[in-house]
Amino acid sequence: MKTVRWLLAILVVLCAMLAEAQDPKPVSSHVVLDEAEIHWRPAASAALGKGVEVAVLSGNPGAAGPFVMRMKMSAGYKIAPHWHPTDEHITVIAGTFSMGMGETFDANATKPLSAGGYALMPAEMRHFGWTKDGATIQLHGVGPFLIYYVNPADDPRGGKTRQ
Ligand SMILES: [Cu+2]
Repeated sequence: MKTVRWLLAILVVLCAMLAEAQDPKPVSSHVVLDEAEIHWRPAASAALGKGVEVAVLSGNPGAAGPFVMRMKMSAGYKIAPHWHPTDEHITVIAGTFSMGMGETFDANATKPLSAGGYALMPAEMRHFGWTKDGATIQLHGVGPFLIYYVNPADDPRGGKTRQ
């Protein structure tokens, strides 16, 4: 009986080790950023089109795992109907960003979100947005963060469907 218990104990430890090896915990590094320290750059991918700067605050939107990034859009910036394979969380940091749902862009069907406003676009939900006077939004979710345009002609990457 004692031997069985020992064997069971060893089995439990081995299973735990195996689970750990297969599912390594993501390693995060700490981030403490004041607004002035945020490093803005033109979007690395053409997926977002012109008139937008991005800053990655934590994680890597292009890789698996959680990320936080910001988008600074100039006045008149518009993003055509699109969707993501993952949930997209949007928090407005500055200005007003107007969002709408569906496959056809319609500025009149958008809801303006001012600083402090928030939206969750569930995976695969078709949505679009624009800003009249410019806005900064924060996006967070679990990468890889991919953008698919409803109409390939709207894709600033020239019809490719992946970022
Ligand atoms: Cu989106």
